[in-house]
Amino acid sequence: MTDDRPTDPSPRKPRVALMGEFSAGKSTLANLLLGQNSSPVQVTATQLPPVWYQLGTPGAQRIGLDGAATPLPAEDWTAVSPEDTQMILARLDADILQACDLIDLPGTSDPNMAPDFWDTFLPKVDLAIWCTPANQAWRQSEAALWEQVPPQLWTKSLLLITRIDKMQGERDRARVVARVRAEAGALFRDVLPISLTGALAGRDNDDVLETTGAAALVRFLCHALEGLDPPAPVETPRAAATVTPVHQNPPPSPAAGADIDTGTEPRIVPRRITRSKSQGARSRPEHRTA
Ligand SMILES: Nc1nc2c(ncn2[C@@H]2O[C@H](COP(=O)(O)OP(=O)(O)OP(=O)(O)O)[C@@H](O)[C@H]2O)c(=O)[nH]1
Ligand SMILES: [Mg+2]
Repeated sequence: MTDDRPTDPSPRKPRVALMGEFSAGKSTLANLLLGQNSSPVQVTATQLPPVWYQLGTPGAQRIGLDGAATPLPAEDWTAVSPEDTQMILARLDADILQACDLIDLPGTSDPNMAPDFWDTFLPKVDLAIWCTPANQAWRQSEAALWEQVPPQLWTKSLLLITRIDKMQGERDRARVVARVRAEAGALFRDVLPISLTGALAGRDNDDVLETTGAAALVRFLCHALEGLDPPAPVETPRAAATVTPVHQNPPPSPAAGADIDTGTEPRIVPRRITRSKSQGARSRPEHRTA
């Protein structure tokens, strides 16, 4: 039987998934990378479905389990139930979205997620940033889930040790980074520490961005996105039930006059950091095989 689905010749953008357990800093990271406070951040667990960020005229849609999209008031995400929602599709005008889509995911042990969610979702992802809080970094439950992900993600993805500011002194920080590198380094392209809240508070200051780890994160992302295989052309699905939001609603062209970068270098806030990408993130070609 032939497959007569039309194919959109334009390649889709790479998809970067922000993963980790509850309160690991995924939404704080999303907001840092987006350069705006879009993802809800709270001390207790957030009850939200995945939030998929794409470049476009600002606006959000709730995508139901059947693939149907309904408009969502910008500030009303807290009312969205993960039980009957596939995801929130949020369009924003953010520099990083010129280079990739960002997906802010629920905690990996969220009981609201369908049992097969990770199995069906992860093959759609090109690169993951796994957030693990420094004070309890790389728990067994995290390792167990990461070992189940498609192995091609291991060599591309980043393990980000968040809340590094909670460690007392340089020695404790170095110790936790060394331990996590030893335990998980072979399953990631790199392991980096960061203070997300510190970076957010000082995002306009180069020194703060270096010392908090945000600059290294941006360098990693530039290199990782550059090294990805070109994504496959977008396949137009046949039935609404099989629609993922990125297919159903291709992002509108950037607004006329927008400063479009056609190269591969993403301009992540603050833009000037990405220009120093030649300093490079360390690459870890070795990885464990399945
Ligand atoms: N001190 C410190 N606090 C952080 C850091 N990253 C995140 N937090 C705090 O941790 C709490 C949870 O952050 P979120 O970004 O909401 O975490 P999340 O992973 O999105 O949480 P869920 O969506 O509920 O799974 C918030 O109070 C953040 O301010 C960090 O690097 N340092
Ligand atoms: Mg969150």
